[in-house]
Amino acid sequence: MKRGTVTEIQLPQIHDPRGDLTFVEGGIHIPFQIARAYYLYNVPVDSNRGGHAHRELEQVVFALSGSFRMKIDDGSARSEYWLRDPRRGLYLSKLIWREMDSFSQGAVCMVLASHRYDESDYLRNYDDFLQALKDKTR
Ligand code: T46
Repeated sequence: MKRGTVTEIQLPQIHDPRGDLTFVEGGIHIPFQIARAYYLYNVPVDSNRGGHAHRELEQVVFALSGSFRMKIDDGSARSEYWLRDPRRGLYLSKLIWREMDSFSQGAVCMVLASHRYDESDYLRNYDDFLQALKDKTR
């Protein structure tokens, strides 16, 4: 069974007395062509988001402000990451189940994605996710 992968991505930071600057360049920092960016904001601190995987979509998730937790499941192992540094992103390959919670007040989550929005790419049921993993090996 081919599992998905999760890796941390570190972005450059330009220090400046006027404020710090971080940049992201497609093809250099992000391991796919960026087709879409979206962001979550005005998130209530007790909100739960995610609760799905993707068939083909790859993404890199950043906490531009504040912090939140990402709970990751590749179908056999579970792990969790706290995102709280705007220089640090979390790359999620396809076929990774993710859940997000513990948002701090005012947290902003930005996501860079490999494809445009397509609801048919979502696996919103956990058993469907496990089945999709099995199907990948057939
Ligand atoms: C993910 C996590 C980190 C759109 O119309 N266009 C879009 O680009 C997106 C991302 C969503 N939507 C619509 C689909 C739903 O009607 O916005 C609504 C909320 O989407 P969803 O419930 O999937 O939101 P999250 O925060 O649970 O998940 C999102 C992404 O969908 C997902 O790919 O990995 O953020």
